[in-house]
Amino acid sequence: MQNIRVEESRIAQPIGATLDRFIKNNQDHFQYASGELSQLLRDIALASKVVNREVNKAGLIDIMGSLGSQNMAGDSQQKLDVLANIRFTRALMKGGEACALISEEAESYVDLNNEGRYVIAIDPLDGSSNIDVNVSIGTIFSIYRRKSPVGKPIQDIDILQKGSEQVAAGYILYGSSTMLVYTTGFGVNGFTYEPSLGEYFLSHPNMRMPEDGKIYSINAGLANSFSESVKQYVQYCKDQKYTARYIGSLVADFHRNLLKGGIYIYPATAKDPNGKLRLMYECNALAFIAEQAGGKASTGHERVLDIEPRNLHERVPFYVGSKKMVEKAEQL
Ligand code: AFP
Repeated sequence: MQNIRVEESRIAQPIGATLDRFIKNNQDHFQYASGELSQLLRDIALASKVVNREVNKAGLIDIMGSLGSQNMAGDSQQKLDVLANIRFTRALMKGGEACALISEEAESYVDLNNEGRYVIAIDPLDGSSNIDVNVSIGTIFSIYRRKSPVGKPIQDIDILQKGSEQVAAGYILYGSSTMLVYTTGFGVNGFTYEPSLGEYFLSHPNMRMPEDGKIYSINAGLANSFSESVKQYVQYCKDQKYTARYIGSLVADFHRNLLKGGIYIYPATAKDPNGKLRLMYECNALAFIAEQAGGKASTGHERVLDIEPRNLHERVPFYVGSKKMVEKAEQL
């Protein structure tokens, strides 16, 4: 009897549209040939399912730990970082819609298909120092239209585009459940992965970031090397009795603040005078999502999406989250 009730209540639960159906139903919003962008999003979703499977097996098979090498950003490369990079590169290569891929794991961009119309920037697995300790990690991606003619080799103008030129961006959070959150510039929607069905279902339609919040996320261990203004803002948060939460996985910290309201800050420090985070495959995507959800993203001085990138692996100080909190941090 008990079991029947549980089953009945499960059947009564409304489940959202699958990611595929949602993408299809919403593709008319998109001003360009929409089928191609839809295919790209599907390719990314498919690769994320493979990565999710691998992440979930970490600990059982030998894919945890460091490779003993460093990536372009100077971080130690984990086996799963490299594996995730291979999965996403392969999916985008096979899909055929992308002409180039910019990745945290590769020094230069990867040429994919001259016939492709899109450039992808990706951090295949962010927060990799958290892999070995079973803490949430993520994938971050940005999608741009190429500017040079299709069919010709790609050029710098295709690669070094401002964040405001993104046509879509998103992240996958491998956490207590796996979620894919993305925007094509018409709001932000979140999908939760149902592993037994192998599908993402719409679980968080039209996500909005609270205008104000009470959570601040910053690596307090670096406090001695913060500028006076950042120290003042942290002191302000303490005076307001805000809650400090810092996971050390940007996607996870961002996602929590998106749902609950809050600010994430990676400021300039003595060691990293431009901050630690990478403009092209970390900050731009989250800045686009934050703005689409009613939040804000800034370097402390300027809008992240307005920065002209000078190179693929450029770093910027990053303040992102609830609009009022970012504005207050900027004031100081
Ligand atoms: P890793 O991928 O090297 O773990 O870096 C993660 C990250 O880019 C971002 O996800 C974190 O928020 C931030 O760095 C943490 O950096 P600190 O350890 O310096 O606070």
